[in-house]
Amino acid sequence: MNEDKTKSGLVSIIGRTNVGKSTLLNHLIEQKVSITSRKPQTTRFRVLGIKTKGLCQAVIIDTPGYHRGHKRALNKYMNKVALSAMTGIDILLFVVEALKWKEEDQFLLQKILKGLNKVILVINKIDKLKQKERLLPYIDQLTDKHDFMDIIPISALKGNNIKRLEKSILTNLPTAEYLYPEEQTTDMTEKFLISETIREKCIARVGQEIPYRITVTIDQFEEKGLILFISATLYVEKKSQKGILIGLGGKNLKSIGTSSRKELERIFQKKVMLKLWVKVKKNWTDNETIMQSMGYRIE
Ligand SMILES: Nc1nc2c(ncn2[C@@H]2O[C@H](COP(=O)(O)OP(=O)(O)O)[C@@H](O)[C@H]2O)c(=O)[nH]1
Ligand SMILES: [Mg+2]
Repeated sequence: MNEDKTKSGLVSIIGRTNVGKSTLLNHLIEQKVSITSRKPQTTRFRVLGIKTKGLCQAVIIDTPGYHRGHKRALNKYMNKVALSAMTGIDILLFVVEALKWKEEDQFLLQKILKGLNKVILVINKIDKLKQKERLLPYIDQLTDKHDFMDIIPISALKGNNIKRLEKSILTNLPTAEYLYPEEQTTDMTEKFLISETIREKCIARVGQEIPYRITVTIDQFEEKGLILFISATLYVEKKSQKGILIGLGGKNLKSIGTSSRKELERIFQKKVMLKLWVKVKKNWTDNETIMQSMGYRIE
């Protein structure tokens, strides 16, 4: 008997927007691979994190939250990415929020997860519960809705019960060879990491006003000696949005630049020279051709 048999497989995190999927992925990988924010619909792309531990490797996919009632091309794209991460998957983590069951949760459960027997129900944000005793009846209610492989209440933000979830994921993986080298933690390119870092800072700064209309492209990424030279363009849809993004006397853009630079220097452990430009691309969130040219493609 081969005692060194490894387990490995694909794990997809699905759930409606803003339940904490990206926060959970970052916690499981113990590294920030997916950007998060208080605004819904922050994740736009498929983000992959790799967790290797004790002869098990989980390849975990974070997806845009499934959402309804929005009809722009960007929303359709995001829902497509969310649903395409469902095929060929070994384990699904269905993330919901404690005590907040919504129409979209019901939709995902009934239409997407129906009949699937490899679903772990993850009840997130238990740290927010004021009356802890309400959790058990909530779990009972959900148990009746589907034949879940496991049900685990967690706090992705505080880290409560994440180890239990991790164990449940790893032990339920099929016996297989590793899909990625042991030391790899993500499959994203440096350019993608940079554009997502900058987009996160934009949402943090002007997310109240224009959360969904910003996209970032990287025009230059060059290492010269000890310095990384990066220049990026931030696209918005209207002149008024450009004004908001730049801010009075350039205040917002400056702050986005500073916080992005600091985080990039931490990630790359190098000095970073960052240049940001703001441009208007009319109606980009509703134009598939423009979106494709900006990197919104389904692989
Ligand atoms: N209190 C609390 N907030 C959380 C928790 N997990 C995520 N959040 C917050 O919920 C918001 C949405 O999180 P995010 O990971 O971007 O959600 P996603 O849209 O499902 O990927 C962010 O402000 C997170 O900080 C949690 O366990 N407890
Ligand atoms: Mg997300």
